Amino acid sequence: MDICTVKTEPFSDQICGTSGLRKKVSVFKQKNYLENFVQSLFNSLDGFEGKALVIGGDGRYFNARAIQSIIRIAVANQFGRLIIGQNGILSTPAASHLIVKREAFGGIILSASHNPGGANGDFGIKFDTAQGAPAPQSLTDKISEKSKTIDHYWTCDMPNIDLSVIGEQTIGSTVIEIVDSIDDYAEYMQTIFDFDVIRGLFKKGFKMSYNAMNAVTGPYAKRIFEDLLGADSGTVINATPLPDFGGLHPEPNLTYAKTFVDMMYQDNAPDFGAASDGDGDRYMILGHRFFTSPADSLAIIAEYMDTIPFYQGRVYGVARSMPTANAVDYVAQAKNMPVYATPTGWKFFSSLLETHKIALCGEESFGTGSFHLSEKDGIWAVLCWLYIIATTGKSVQELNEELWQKYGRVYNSTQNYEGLEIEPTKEMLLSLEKRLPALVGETFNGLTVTQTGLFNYTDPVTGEEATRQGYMICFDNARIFLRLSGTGSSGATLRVYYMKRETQAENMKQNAVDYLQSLADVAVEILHLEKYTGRNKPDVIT
Ligand code: VG1
Ligand code: CO
Repeated sequence: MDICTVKTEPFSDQICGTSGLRKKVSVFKQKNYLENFVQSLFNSLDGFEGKALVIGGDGRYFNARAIQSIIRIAVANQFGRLIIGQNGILSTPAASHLIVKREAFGGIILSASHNPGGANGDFGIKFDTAQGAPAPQSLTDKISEKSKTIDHYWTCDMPNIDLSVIGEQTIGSTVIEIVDSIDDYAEYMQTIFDFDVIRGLFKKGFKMSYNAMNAVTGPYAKRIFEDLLGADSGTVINATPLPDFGGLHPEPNLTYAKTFVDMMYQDNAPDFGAASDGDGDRYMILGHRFFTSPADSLAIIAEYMDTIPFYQGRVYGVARSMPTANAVDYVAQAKNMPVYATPTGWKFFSSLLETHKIALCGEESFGTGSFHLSEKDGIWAVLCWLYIIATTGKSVQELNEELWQKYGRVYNSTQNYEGLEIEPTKEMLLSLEKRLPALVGETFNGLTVTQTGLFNYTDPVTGEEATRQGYMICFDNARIFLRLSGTGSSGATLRVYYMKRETQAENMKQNAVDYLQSLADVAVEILHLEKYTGRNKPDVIT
């Protein structure tokens, strides 16, 4: 096995977004594109020689090929051990867990998460630290910096590794170990939840449908829900990870999982429905004819978390991303727990989780997690729900309605405008920024603006600052929050987040989008949205 130095030219666009580097497959397929990024990553890290690196991905198109390239570069860069999920498969939470369990230096996860896959879809790469946590901003900035001047990378001359065979082999001074993708994660879940309790629920005839969206969670969900918990065989649908996700858009929400949601509204639907995204860190919870908003799911888990023995006495506090509706704040207040509001992106929760300032955190984009690992975790969240249902005997709808009655209902919705032209969209937000102070006191649709501002954040643990994380327009009991997506691979996506609190019981059972329509009209008016973007309707409502 010879190590070779390959001369290369830098690419100017290797800039990480909310969650790693995401681009079209065609971009990643350019000669040296992936290799440049991986070497730039290694050039940004110190002291990994001889240490272990976890590698896996969501099985999307280009996953297997990328892994072979990464193996060669990692061997040439002198990692001591590569721990790779069988067939290149690891969900984001499973990779995070494996990094910590095996005391690895870190891990590379190949995924563009909820973005479509296939030859014409997206690909992505992200790095997790030794804590199994998403690379902090300081590291991703460094990688991008290095990528701008890179002129060579190291690789080696070796045959492809057969990723289907579990076992070890040594190449040069590196051990390459292929591991079962599911075992460690499934075992870990059994230390968090009492599986007998959940098994009892299924024994009583409780019916569930879990839509893995032809993405990474299929094999995990089959093992955990069907094999270990005794749910009916066939509970997990779209259970085989496919390179193009079978043409599905693996983002569990009301738009991209509409057929599944519709199924849950039929007469003969199961009691419980759940779905996950491309890399298994997001989830959606449905009851029979009932959708749980991610912000309410976070609040309900917070309400019951201390009934899960693993968490008893350890529910230190909670956090949500700023765009996430604040239902959980009311639970935290009642339980006398601190609550933090962070910028969008899981990396901002890491310091709070590691220092036990919080036990639980979540985002409106269908991600929730706890200190059990440092990524969001879809299957874990579903297990929380199953445990709560098993121990309270309440349905999904009852748990939601009980939350609203106790704390008021915080109606919320995220509306996305996708594929916008970048320049006019930026201009629109700049114009809004200039007008923000003058908006205070103005009334739109009967709603008076009470406060406006740019969201800037200082990490309470590290002191790191993240500025310009979104625009806030607040009203009495209502809020509009706006920001641009940082995970897309083309054009601009504007995300507009709405929330409005309702405390009158008789008004709590409305459709969220209808209830928030007047607020949405205000946003369109304040932004002059049509003038800048030519749009007056969002593409995706969640
Ligand atoms: C989106 C979500 C954000 C999430 C991020 C990564 O980011 O809004 O909440 O953390 O995706 O999730 P953005 O910048 O597009 O709004 V995942 O499941 O794609 O790793
Ligand atoms: Co994801």
